[in-house]
Amino acid sequence: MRQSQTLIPTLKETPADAEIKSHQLLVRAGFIRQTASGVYSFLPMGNKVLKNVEKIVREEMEKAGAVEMLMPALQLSDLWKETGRWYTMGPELMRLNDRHEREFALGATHEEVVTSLIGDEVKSYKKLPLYVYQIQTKFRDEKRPRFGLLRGREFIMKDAYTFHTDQESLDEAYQKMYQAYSNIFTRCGLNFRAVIADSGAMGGKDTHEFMVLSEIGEDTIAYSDTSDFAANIEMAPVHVTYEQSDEAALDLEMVDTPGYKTMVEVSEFLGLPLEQGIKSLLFKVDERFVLVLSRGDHEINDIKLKNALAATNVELASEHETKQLLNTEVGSVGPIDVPEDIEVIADHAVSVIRNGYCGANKNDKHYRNVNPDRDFKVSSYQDLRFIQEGDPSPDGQGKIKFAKGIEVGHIFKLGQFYAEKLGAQYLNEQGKQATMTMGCYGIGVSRTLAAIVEQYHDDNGIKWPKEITPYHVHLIAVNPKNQEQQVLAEKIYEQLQENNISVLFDDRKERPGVKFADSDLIGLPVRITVGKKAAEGYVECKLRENGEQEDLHVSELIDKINSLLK
Ligand code: 9G3
Repeated sequence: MRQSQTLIPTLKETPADAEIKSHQLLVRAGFIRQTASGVYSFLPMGNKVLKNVEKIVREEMEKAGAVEMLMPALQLSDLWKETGRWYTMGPELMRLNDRHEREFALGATHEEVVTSLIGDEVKSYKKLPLYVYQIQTKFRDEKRPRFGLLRGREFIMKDAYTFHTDQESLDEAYQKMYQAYSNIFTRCGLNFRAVIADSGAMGGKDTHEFMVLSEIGEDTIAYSDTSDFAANIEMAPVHVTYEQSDEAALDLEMVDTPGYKTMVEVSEFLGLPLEQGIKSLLFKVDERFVLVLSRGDHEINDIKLKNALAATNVELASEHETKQLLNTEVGSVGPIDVPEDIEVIADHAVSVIRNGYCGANKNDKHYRNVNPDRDFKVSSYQDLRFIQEGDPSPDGQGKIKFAKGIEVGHIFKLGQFYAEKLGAQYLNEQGKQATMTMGCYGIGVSRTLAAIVEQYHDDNGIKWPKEITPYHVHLIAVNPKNQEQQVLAEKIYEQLQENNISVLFDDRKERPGVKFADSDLIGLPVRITVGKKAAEGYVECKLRENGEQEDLHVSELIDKINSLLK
């Protein structure tokens, strides 16, 4: 491709609203342009890398046995009403009416559409399992679109769905997709981890997120420093055996704690460590209230709380609700003498506290020498706290460390929820009607592209991995007015193409400095510069990866480049 014929509008300045490198560089290098908040155009170079990521995805989906299809973005509300998500999804689900006032959703995902479709077309166990996928535009009206392609309102997703007669067949599909995802992100050159995750509103049990490690990631991963254990911090189980202290239990005592509210303030005032504190938080769990206890230095994990109580919605009670129900301020809440209709549950660590302290359910009063079981009862001890760095890894190997991650993929064992709701049934081997079992598997394709740039760049611009790069070679004619240089450059341009080496030829009438700066920004792996030594048939070959460069005679160019691109 001749640069004088394509469109690569590079920018010198960094766009003000671009906070992270991938957003800044994709805009400056002329790959994307924002058309509305969270909505982007892919210019020719951006489109090329997008297609290269899609190519890897297609190859690996094919290998996993999935067949590609394409479903519509316009989805009749009827299907979403049958699964209930028309009502449970908030403003994030974009909706519109057609000219006949019929209600539609703009597809945020396709469980409804694909389950209805396959339920209509597949009637016999002989046709199962079936693995389908699409690469298609999704719409989600994010409250705060940010970080360029990482959190857009219109984005490209590969979403796959598998249909089965039983759990075993689903487990097999899940493993195949797990392997396909590992291959995809490995081929994209990404440093990623598959982490145990929470299935959220999707239900089902096993689910893994594929996280690219990055400081700007919005998710926190808890991983073992010696084994391959890794989990989203929302889900990371805590397997700590707390030893019972052998201290004698002292008599319960109420003390004045004027104005001391937080665990740290009370801990300092009483001269007792946080580990002896019992933090009590009132949560609203669906329509009831639950008092949740944790050790003073731990934090309650609301995802674990929701799963432990099999609740739909879990949130901290308001200050007002706390005062109403426990007639005390939030800072003086405690588990002793709690109204009967409020359940009290605690994290395991609370069970071994000896002579601890907690709120007295009276303003500015706390108890000390508090001993669980003697002074208060709990309905159950559960794993309710966030894992912390330094905790033993749940697999018993090594210690936990934290890292930030960008979620680029998420795979789910869905089960039968959607098939039940939408009547996706088949005739089983015994001639009986049975409900299909499903899995679903997503990759944020445009998000993956941004994650690659986050991992592959330097101060001068992007450094594309070989399988993703828009072109393999950037061919630069330093001085197009110089006949010898122009002739040699044209010759090399032809030769590269004849040898199936993709090349972007900078034949523009621009100063050399501009060409080199643009070349660093755009980030193609190999740069061939035709300059002063053109007369003797020599050109300069430079690697974007590490800046290594050497003079090469034209005759050795093809072999050299082929070996560099291996
Ligand atoms: C919505 C909106 C946002 C959503 C969803 C639905 C996330 C939604 C989860 C999934 C599950 C899987 C198929 C590919 C893999 C992921 N955000 N999810 O269902 F209406 Cl507005 O998308 N879907």
